[in-house]
Amino acid sequence: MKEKTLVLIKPDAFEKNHTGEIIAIYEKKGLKLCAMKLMQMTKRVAQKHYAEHIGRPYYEELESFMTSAPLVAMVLEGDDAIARVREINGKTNPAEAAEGTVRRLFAESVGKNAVHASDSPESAAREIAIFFSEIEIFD
Ligand code: IDP
Repeated sequence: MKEKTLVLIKPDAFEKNHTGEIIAIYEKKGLKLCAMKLMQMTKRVAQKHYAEHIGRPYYEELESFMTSAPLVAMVLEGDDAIARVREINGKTNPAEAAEGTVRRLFAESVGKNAVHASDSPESAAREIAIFFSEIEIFD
């Protein structure tokens, strides 16, 4: 089934010039870019995007990292895109991420872990709507 998922290339990976390499990984796996922008998260957007994490011990660190510098937001489309992109990205903690995954290749820590991807159809729909308007998404 064709799905859309929200992917963020987080400030750590963007600053280290890994954007092109990461996008190439997705494209080579057959995922299609259907929206993309360079932007900096405000605290408000971070609180909306990571609403379920507010109050957790790492939240302040997460918000300050995600708002610290520009990031690349994109929507990727493909068969089973939500699960596939999460598999391509690897586990949250890069030390546990499988060989060849984006996080194993580019993440520096559990917090600064290079990429975000939606984890369910509900979160994909919710997150895409935070970052993109209808006219910015191409089928
Ligand atoms: P995910 O990004 O792999 O879906 P989540 O558990 O949903 O992982 O956590 C969201 C983000 O919060 C992570 O990608 C990471 O940047 C940050 N995070 C999660 N747990 C920790 C932690 O223990 N310390 C610091 N940051 C964390």
